[in-house]
Amino acid sequence: HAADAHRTDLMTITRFVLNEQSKYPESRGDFTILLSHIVLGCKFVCSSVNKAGLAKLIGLAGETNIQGEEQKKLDVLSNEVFIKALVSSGRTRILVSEEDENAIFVEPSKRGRYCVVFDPLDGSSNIDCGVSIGTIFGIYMVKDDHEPTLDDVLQPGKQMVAAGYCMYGSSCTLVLSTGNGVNGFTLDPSLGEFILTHPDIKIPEKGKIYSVNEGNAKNWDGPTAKYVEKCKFPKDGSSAKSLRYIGSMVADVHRTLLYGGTFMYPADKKSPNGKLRVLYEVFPMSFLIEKAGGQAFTGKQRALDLVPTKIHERSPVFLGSYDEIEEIKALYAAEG
Ligand code: AHM
Ligand code: MG
Repeated sequence: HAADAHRTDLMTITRFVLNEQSKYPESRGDFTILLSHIVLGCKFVCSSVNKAGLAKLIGLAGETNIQGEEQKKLDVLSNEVFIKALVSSGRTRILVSEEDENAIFVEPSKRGRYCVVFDPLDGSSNIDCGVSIGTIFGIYMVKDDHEPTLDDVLQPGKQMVAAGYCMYGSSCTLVLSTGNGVNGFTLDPSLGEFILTHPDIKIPEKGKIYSVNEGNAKNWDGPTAKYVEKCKFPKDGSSAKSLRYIGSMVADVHRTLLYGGTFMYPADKKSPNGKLRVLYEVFPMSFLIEKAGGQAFTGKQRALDLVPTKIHERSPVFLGSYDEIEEIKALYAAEG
């Protein structure tokens, strides 16, 4: 019986990635090991996020605990957990975290072939009101055994070998692409395993939703203003779009991936490069959106073609349904 098989033959994320990697004869299982350490970090953060509200109520967060130590803030704690998990995997060479000003070069005895760029807890201003937050990560592979330098991570996003995010929401969902397709896994808390729940995600070609911080509208450039105007007052007889903006990139991108539409963090007069960081926000999300059949654009070029010059560089980004991003590209092209 098919339904029974489904319930007893669990496709965990580890099994899924092992299957995928076995298609490459040169695969040594390193990626699977790296990923299982990332998954461990996600499970830890998920459990901490779930406890955060309670800890606050009973007077823990930001205060001193019984041992007299100050409680670490959730973003600092998440960062430490990911760094320790990644280094101890023995598969990483350079780590770039949103929380650390400098890149971390893994000591020679623990080095591997992968560089991981990540935002351990994105949208942390949303923690105290219980809104979804997430972890975002991108993975590069270094091909030879040279001494690592920053250039190993200052690579265009199209060179990533994998990217993903984990959303800590009403359920804990990990979305991953290792280059072919995008798959979503949901944490089964009773098993402590991520189970394949969203196989082969494809973003709808068109969308009825736009997502942007409209509070910045007075500082937008022409094409952004025109696109949003068109979403609200379409002149071609189509119906107006809905606005959804959570202010948590992982949640806004997750909805865009599943329902279609656009997510934008454009440039504006106050922030000419937008707000989002190229390496660990714009690239991984653009990678996933493209692998799901959508597009990601900076206002000037394909987002994944950007060559970052600094690890914490920012870029404007427009990502989402294929046809919607085509429209935005046309508006920028018309601008000249
Ligand atoms: P953070 O890394 O400081 O949490 O900021 C990133 C977040 C994104 O999750 C979100 O898309 C964006 O900031 C929202 O910014 P704004 O409040 O300006 O709309
Ligand atoms: Mg962030």
